[in-house]
Amino acid sequence: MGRVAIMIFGFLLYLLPNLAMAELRVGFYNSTCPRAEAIISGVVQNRFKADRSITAAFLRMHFHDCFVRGCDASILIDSTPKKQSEKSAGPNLTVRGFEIIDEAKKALEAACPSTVSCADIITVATRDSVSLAGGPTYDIPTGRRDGMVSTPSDVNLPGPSFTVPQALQAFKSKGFTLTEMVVLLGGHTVGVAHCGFFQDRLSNFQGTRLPDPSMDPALVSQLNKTCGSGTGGVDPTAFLDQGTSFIVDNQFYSQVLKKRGILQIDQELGLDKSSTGIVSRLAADNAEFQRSFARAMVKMGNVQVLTGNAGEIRKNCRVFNNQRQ
Ligand code: HEM
Ligand SMILES: *[C@@H]1O[C@H](CO)[C@@H](O)[C@H](O)[C@H]1NC(C)=O
Ligand SMILES: *[C@@H]1O[C@H](CO)[C@@H](O)[C@H](O)[C@H]1NC(C)=O
Ligand SMILES: CC(=O)N[C@H]1CO[C@H](CO)[C@@H](O)[C@@H]1O
Repeated sequence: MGRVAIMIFGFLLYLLPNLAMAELRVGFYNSTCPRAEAIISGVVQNRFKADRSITAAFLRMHFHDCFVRGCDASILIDSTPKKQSEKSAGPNLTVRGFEIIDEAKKALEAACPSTVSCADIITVATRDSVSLAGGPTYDIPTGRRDGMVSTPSDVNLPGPSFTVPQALQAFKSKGFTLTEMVVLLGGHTVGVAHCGFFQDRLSNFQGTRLPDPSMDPALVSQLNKTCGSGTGGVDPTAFLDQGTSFIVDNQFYSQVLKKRGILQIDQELGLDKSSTGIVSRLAADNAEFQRSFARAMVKMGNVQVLTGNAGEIRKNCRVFNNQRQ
């Protein structure tokens, strides 16, 4: 090697650790806040004991966070009288679990002030809640930083009546394959949907004055009853997975094969010729679903993250550090 080559090589070696510092890593807080993940896990475990539905809350929060400006906790910012945040955008509507993030943040600020990002709290809490609900247990890289922007007009999420190609466009733009999208929609193995998101399928599907022919008629009449029961402006809900509604497993796909998907997009996964084979494969093999779901969740947690010196570490997850209220 010539002297110049050696110098260039040396310079690259010198750069390497600095570049690597801007990456997410498993155990990012090992030295700066060794108990960070244990503190989050403790809060999540306590809450889960009282309310198993928090798994669904976190899965949806994490998805909405990562698909709008990347996983940067922009979804946690409260609107103020002067400035609206993502929370005031339509699809936010029913995202929940914010107070659990607050509880974890408070404990983390007491243990290691200004060290653990709100974006990492969402990610780790989601990972822990998935495992508590019977899903996979996996390592998740950390080191995300919190974003400085949260705007309703950035919220451009796929809708419940999307076709598979339409949804795929949204997922492709974030770097996901069709298979990964089908696996991630397996998140609908837990949680609920409000009738307003699927009522069109029950009586006047696409202007036909008939229910959606791709829904099991027994489910149509059951949901019709559920949804007719709303009073005083309350929109009732139905479980997205009519089989094992609180367990993270592949039952969601079996339900889809039985024409018992709740959202149109869920049922479309079973109908579209591009995705039906993937649905069948996942329905037949829970171990494969668990492995693929863990991998896809890690990947979702990497979407457009801020690292290194970008963004900030919020002290209060609902407020930018520099925001005067
Ligand atoms: C094409 C993509 C997607 C669409 C159109 C979609 C749409 C929806 C809709 C309309 C609801 C009902 C909300 C409500 O009534 O409160 C919902 C709930 C939910 N979604 Fe998705 N979703 C998508 C992808 C995902 C992904 C990727 C995940 C996570 C990996 C996810 C996790 C959840 C969970 C867990 C719930 C239940 C929330 C609760 O019980 O509070 N969704 N989704
Ligand atoms: C943190 O510790 C864990 C467990 O010892 C290890 O697997 C991981 O690589 C460590 N991460 C960093 C960034 O030091
Ligand atoms: C749905 O419920 C309404 C009453 O709330 C009833 O008139 C209608 O026939 C039901 N439709 C189906 C498809 O079950
Ligand atoms: C949690 C939260 O802030 N939800 C808001 C979602 O958006 C609607 C309006 O579109 C607000 O009314 C909710 O308060």
